[in-house]
Amino acid sequence: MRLKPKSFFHFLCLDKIYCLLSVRNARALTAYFHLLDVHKKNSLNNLQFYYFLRHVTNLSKPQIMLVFDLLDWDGKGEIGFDEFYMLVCIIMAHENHLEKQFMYRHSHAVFELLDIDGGHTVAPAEFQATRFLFNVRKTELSQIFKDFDISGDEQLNYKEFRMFTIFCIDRQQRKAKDKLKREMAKAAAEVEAEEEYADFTRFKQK
Ligand SMILES: [Ca+2]
Ligand SMILES: [Ca+2]
Repeated sequence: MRLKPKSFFHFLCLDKIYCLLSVRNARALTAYFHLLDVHKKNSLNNLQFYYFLRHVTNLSKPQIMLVFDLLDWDGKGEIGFDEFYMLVCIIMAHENHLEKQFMYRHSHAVFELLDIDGGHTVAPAEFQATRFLFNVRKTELSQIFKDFDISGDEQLNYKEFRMFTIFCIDRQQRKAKDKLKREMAKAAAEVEAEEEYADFTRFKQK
């Protein structure tokens, strides 16, 4: 999933920790939503939703219609502002490489979103169909089920899914720590080299 260039959403800023918009940004989004809501129903139907997502993202028609059905969980055939807001935060998280952080922060909402049939578990097929929303690689899927399906029913219940999101954040933090360590070691080596060079020049001048 990619945000198209020159989109309004490039002007919004997603909080890196909580993966939500600021009050000011949320207000701007409300105004944007009202512009899309031409029938003044405080909701978008599938056609409005399709043209909106086609305009701002590179999602295919089947993907857009799937997202519509996922968000329209009560089957009313319309998307209200709350669902729209959540979708925009998912798009923004994807754009800022914060998908895993989003899954961790909003694990319950994400779990309900991925549980297409509403059976309170996420099956491999459900995860496969929705993985484009959170940038989960196809090759990761079987490993996720191998590692986190503790009950062995080939489905992830909420607890198992929650463990997966915690693991993702842990891995991300470890990677960030390792990167920081490498950068610090590199900076220290550079300082040392500069000092050695300064010593050498002073020695030559004597
Ligand atoms: Ca399910
Ligand atoms: Ca399970």
